[in-house]
Parts: sequence; structure tokens; C-alpha cells
Amino acid sequence: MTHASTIQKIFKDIGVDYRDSTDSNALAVHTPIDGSLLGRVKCTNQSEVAAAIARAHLRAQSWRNEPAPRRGAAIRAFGEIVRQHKSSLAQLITLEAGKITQESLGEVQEVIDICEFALGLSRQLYGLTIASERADHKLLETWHPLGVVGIVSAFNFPMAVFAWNAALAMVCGNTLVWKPSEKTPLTAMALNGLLLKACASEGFEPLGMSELLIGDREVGATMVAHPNVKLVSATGSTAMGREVGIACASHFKRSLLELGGNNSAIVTPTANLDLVVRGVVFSAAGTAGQRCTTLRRLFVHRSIYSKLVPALVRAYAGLPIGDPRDPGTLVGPLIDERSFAAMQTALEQVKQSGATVHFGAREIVLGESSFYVRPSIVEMPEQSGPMLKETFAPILYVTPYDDFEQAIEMNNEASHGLSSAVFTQDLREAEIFTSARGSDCGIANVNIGTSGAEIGGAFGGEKETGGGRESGSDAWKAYMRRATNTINYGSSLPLAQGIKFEI
Ligand code: UN1
Repeated sequence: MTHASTIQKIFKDIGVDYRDSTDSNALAVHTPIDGSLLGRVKCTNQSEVAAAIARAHLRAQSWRNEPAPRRGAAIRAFGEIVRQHKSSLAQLITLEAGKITQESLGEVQEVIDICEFALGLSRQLYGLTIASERADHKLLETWHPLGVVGIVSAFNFPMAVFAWNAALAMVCGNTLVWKPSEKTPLTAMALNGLLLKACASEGFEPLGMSELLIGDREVGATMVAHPNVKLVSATGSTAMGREVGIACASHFKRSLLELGGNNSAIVTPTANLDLVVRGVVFSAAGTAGQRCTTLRRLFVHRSIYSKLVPALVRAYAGLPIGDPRDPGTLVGPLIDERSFAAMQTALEQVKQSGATVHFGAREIVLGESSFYVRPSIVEMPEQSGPMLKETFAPILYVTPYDDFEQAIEMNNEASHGLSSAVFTQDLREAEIFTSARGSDCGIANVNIGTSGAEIGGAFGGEKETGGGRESGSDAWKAYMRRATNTINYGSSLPLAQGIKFEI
């Protein structure tokens, strides 16, 4: 069975229409597993983008009037339908993004989890009642939908990141337009198709609820500039986020940016080294180093450096690399040749600077075109050069440190601020790391790696990571506008600040 026929079968199994496009401008989608063709997807042209936004805008006018728990029912149905098709959806992610099956299943689980969270949230969209300084007055905060929320998602989490945004945005009363990565349009078509089916199953008109825009950055740029798109939630590179952020600012539009990360972990002398090895390998080599939360810099106390680094090198030497569909594989392919080239360039650069480079070469080639590498460990005597740049590939830079405060400084030296971790059994170190003078990242963990966050917490980071927060906690507030209401239930009109204005 070819990959392309597996794709046809997956769509048939989940009950979403899909036919290869015969359009001359169709996007050819190839699998990173062996480079073969998965399908051809029609791109959305400019007038179709405008029509899609218009449908979403129109649908938002009535969706906002549905009681939030009713909106939650649509998201509950979405979560249920995704659960029902969990393995087919995971198979699709593996084919299109090259993730190993375990991680693809984890990603689908993340979709299910956020739907459950959003269902609960649909009964908890509450504001404050605030004491008024005036007699017979009260202050309220009420929260209202924004309208159309635009979502830009990346190839590496082709389902979960959309779902974080979609589930929250929809229970908050918004409708969606979604521009997925050009590398993963099939996953997007499948998931969006299921979302619309779920809406219909609860008796909601699906048209305009979530419109898919397939295409390149121009499609994204039109969406970002459109006055009826009230919030743009974008996940991807810092370069993309900078463009989106500036465009949104120039239209006084909200943006929620979840961009790159140059995440680090500190391993202190008291750390449990078995746990460190497992945590580091999952965070640094898992997903072939292609998570925004991937561990890229490791600061190891000099006293344990010569014990830990060889243990990591041994673990890396034994990593099973290959077809992500094989249950034994832990490291699948890089997404494409560009990503491979960026990795090789970074490794060349550090080699020239005299660093010790373990692994990083191409390991196998499956089919006509595929990029499987053995994840690399690079020993750097101090933090410098490419180490301060995010290369979206499995390179782990390891640097010794002497003083804990110095290690925190190195953690904070990166221009990104997404995720960070400390491995320690020393309570003081753990507390300092998570305190105001500790890690400056949006995520600061103790005794676990930098990746693999649960949906219950707010997800996102500082500095060049963009500052946005998605997923759990009170991230829902980004998808609503806040109104402050002052209610006078008396029969006189006292003015605030004691102002007298008698007529
Ligand atoms: C991303 O790589 O864009 O914490 C998101 C994690 C996942 C999400 C990563 N839950 O690694």
C-alpha cells in the first residue's frame, strides 16, 4: 500500500472528504519518511480567503449568542470524535510530519485533553465584581467574544497547537480561520473536518465555524491584515512572529505569539543522574529536536561533567533511528532538507571553533529523499556562537559551569525565553531557579525536561518567544475582550473622585 493510498484510507475511516486536487497550483505534500507523495491539496486563493473570512465573520454573529456551555457541547463532541479516531489521526501525523507513533498519539491526546479543559471552562468564564467608591454602585467585569480568531500553526505540532487555540476560542464564542503549515495541510484538513462534523452533530451550523486557508505566507498576510480577524494566534519561527506582530500592531489588532525557544537545563551536583539522562534525552533528541520546547543547551556542574556527558553520549549512540512507524524507533526524520542543511551548517561552524562534536551525521536514507540524523551532542567550553541561536534540529550543546548563579545567567542569556529546567535535589537551588531572580522563561521546571508540558498550565514564553500564553490556566482571557461595567442602582448621580458638577 502506498503512503498516498494510506492517506485516502485514513480520510475514509474518519469520514472526512478528501480528494487529490487536480489544480495546477495544488500543493504537493511529501512525507518526510521517504519523500514520496502523500497528496495534492488545493491552495486558497485571495478571493477565497476573503470569502472564508466573511463566512467566519457572519457565523461569529450568531455563535456569540449561544450560551457558553452550549458552545462547550460542540467542543465536547469534537474531543469525543477525535478520541474515537485517535490512532488514524496519529498515523496521519506520523506520515505527514514524521513523528514517531508514540509522540503522534501523545499529540492527539493533547487535542482530547484541551477539549475536556475547554468544556469545563465553558462553565467558568467568569469576571469580577469590584467594590465601587460610590454609594449604590457596583463595578463588574464582563467578558465577550472577539469575533474571528486567526490561527497560524507550525508543522511540528500540526494538531495540538490548533486545538489549544480552537477549543478555547470557540467556547469563548469566537469562530476561526486557520492557516496551517504548508508542510502539514492534510492533518489540518482531517482535524478541521472532524471539528465541523462535531459542530453539526450538536445541531450547530458548521459553515463559517472554522475555515481552513491553505497556502503560503501571502495567505497568512491577508488573514493578518483583514479587519474582521480580531486576534491572530501564531506559532512558528521568530522571524514569522516578528512580521505577524508588527502587522497586527499596525492594525491595532491583538496577537498571541508562540515562537521559538533556545531552551536550557542546569544539572547541579546533587541531581539524580539517571533521571537527568532520561529527561535530557527525551527533551533534546525526542521529536528529532523539532519542538519549540526542545532542550538545546545543557549546563552541567563541573564536578559531575565527566560522569554525565559520557553517559549522555552512550545513550545517544544507542538511540534507534528510523521509520517513525516502527514501534522501536525513538528518532524519526527531520522535516526536510532545509532543516538538515541548517543543522549541518551549525555543526560545521562549531567544529571550526574547536568544539567537540559527537554524532550529527546522516544516519540512513529511506526512499528517494529523507533526512534521518543521529542527534548531536556538542561540548562547548563556554556559551558562545551558534549556541545562542535556535537551530530547529537535534543539537544539544553542553557547557560546564562552576557557580549556580552563573548557570542561571547563561540560561537567561538567550534571546528566547520559552522553557527551562533545573535538575537538583537541593531545595534552595530549585526555589532560586523558579524565583524572580531565577529563570526568565515562561516555563521553569524542576527535575523534568524542558519539553512535554501538560495542557493545564499556561504555555508560552518571554522575549523573542513572543510573550503569548495559550492552553491552560487563564489563557482563555486572550480570546475575549473585557468590559468594565459601572452600575448605578441608586437615584442620584455621584461622580467618581468626588467631582462636583451641578447643573
Ligand atoms: C511546540 O513545539 O510548538 O510542551 C509545542 C511540549 C508540547 C507542546 C510543544 N506540549 O513540548
